[in-house]
Amino acid sequence: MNRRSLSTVKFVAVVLGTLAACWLAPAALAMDNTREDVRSFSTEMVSKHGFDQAWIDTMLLSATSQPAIIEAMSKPAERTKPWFEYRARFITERRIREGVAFWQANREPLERIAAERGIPPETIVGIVGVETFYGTITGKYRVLDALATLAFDYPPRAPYFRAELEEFLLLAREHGMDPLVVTGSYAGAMGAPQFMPRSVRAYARDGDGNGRIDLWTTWPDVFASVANFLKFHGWVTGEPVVVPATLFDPDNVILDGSKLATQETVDSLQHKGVEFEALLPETAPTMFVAVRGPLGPAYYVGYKNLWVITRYNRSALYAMTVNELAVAVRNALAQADAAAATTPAVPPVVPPVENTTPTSTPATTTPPPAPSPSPPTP
Ligand SMILES: [Ca+2]
Repeated sequence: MNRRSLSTVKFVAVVLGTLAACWLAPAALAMDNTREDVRSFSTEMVSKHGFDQAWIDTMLLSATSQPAIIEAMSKPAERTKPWFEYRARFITERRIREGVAFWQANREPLERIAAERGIPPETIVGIVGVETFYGTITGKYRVLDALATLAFDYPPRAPYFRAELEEFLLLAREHGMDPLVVTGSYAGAMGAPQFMPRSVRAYARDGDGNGRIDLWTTWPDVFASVANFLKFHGWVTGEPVVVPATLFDPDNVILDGSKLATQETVDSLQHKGVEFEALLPETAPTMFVAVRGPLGPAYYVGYKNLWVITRYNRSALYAMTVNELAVAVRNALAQADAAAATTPAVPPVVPPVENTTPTSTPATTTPPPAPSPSPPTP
């Protein structure tokens, strides 16, 4: 076969291969970088940040636009499910039990870092428990695909995700990461704490002092980053998060229970007929929350710290679930600690005198606390 016919065969094979791939997986389409919006993004990355044009173009051409990502983005559980159904997904015996095991396995760095930054350790555990089941489910999408899909093919949030794509490319350059291999959620959130690229650059911290930030497998880095995020957004050390409430006149609800803002105070809510345990002074800021329980509406009063958790994910349901899991894990751990304290210690087995030669059994290697489906941040 001459060279020309060989290349024709290759061409036909590539075309057929591409057609087959399209037939089998119609969901993913290579990003078209002749599009005006894609080209304008690429040009801006070069002029604004000095990226190499060819490198940026290669990255964008490697990105695939995936309808599954848009579909997932269009119906997140915290926006479409009522409170009682959303909550039930996360507040389970298994998630509480594994939260206790996770806390016990990481007790020293968790409690030390939490204390240093004035954040309750249980709130950090609650966040990684809800976000990724303590680092075990960190997302299977390529972050590049997620962000490019949402930046260019999801108009409702395009400006936000375009900015996140920009942050992701900067993050990759700063940390020597390959943007083609980093994986995360359908929204491009990464690692055990599911930080968006902008949050990684702004709030992630090196918790173990090795000079690098790894949000996938280095728990001290994850704890320091989550604590830093909450601290930056105004967490008030020692203050409560949320309390249940009832209405003096349930047939006359005059408050908007869907706003994520501490626009009320303890005093103003009490004057509007909301009955709850006032754990802070009259002037303390509060947020009235109305949600759908299994038997009808349910009401809560959030303090400043509930609002701070909504900065992590803009949903009162999310923040209340994080807090409920946090409290449940803390209480279960306290029970486990109490049980351990009252259990008599097993007396050590004294080996016979003639058998004092050390055994050759190697020390057990503790497996890392969380398997990483994604490469660690270098
Ligand atoms: Ca580190």
